[in-house]
Amino acid sequence: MNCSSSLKNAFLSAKKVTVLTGAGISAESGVPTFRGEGGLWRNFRAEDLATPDAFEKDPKLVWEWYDWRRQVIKPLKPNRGHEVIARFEDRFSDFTLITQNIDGLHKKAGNEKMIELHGNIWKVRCLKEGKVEDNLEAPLSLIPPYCTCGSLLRPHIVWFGESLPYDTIQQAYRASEECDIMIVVGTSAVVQPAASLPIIARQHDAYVIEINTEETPLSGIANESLIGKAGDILPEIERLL
Ligand code: BJW
Repeated sequence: MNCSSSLKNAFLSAKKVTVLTGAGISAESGVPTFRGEGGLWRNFRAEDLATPDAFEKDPKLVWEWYDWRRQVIKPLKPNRGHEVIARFEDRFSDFTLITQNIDGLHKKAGNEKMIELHGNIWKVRCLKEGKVEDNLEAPLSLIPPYCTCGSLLRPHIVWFGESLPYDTIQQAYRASEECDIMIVVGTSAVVQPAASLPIIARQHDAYVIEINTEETPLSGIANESLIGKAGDILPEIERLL
């Protein structure tokens, strides 16, 4: 990777750093991405599995898919990219991690604070009470699972057509507006509102660095678009600091 002198200078003067991650950061750990070769949406229809209508129609089918994904993710470990981002939390006094990922690998890597835009696959929500609880059981002993109140539980995940929780998206907007540097890692940058965050950062004069194995709609907007694997490029950036 050829790091430009502007990238080095941006880090030298940066006070607030925000990182936005997508499925690509976890790809090297073995978590399937959504789009592109081998992506989940190549083999499964989002409309059948990741919408409130799909859940209403067939909660068992939706839970079977999530149970399978929980079993895939459970043994996986954070990779070098996650580890660098975890060290950034200590390195920068004003650091925010925004992730679209639901796999929990940033937490496993050591990040303590993060904005999980699309929820977390290890949490369940009671349909009746709205109560959110951790649930690490994989495979699940009962599909679909039920709350102690007798109501159905759903994955605590934001599906297509659902709004992101107000506080969550507001925090993400603020971290995008206020940062000096935004590093955008492993996202196809097509799902809203997450895809608008780097644009907001640019509009507020942040230095936006994209890391991806291929070009995305963000590549022409970012100050630097670094093509390669997150697990290779993030350690190189860390070495510069
Ligand atoms: C690597 C790598 C390596 C690989 N290193 N890189 C306008 C028009 C039409 C629809 C909409 C619209 N505006 C909003 C919408 C609706 C919709 C939307 O954005 N749709 C678009 C697809 C068009 N948005 C919503 O519904 C959101 N809610 C909302 O907007 O509410 C208000 C509203 C509703 C309806 C209409 C209008 C407004 C909610 C979005 C929830 C997204 N949920 C999902 C699924 C969760 C289920 C689950 O996981 O079980 O979240 S979708 C899926 O995509 C998942 C991801 O978080 C999200 C983003 O994907 P991501 O992370 O970018 O992954 P990939 O696979 O796409 O990309 C991976 C990238 O990594 C690639 O670029 C690779 O090259 C790269 N890579 N290896 C570096 N080693």
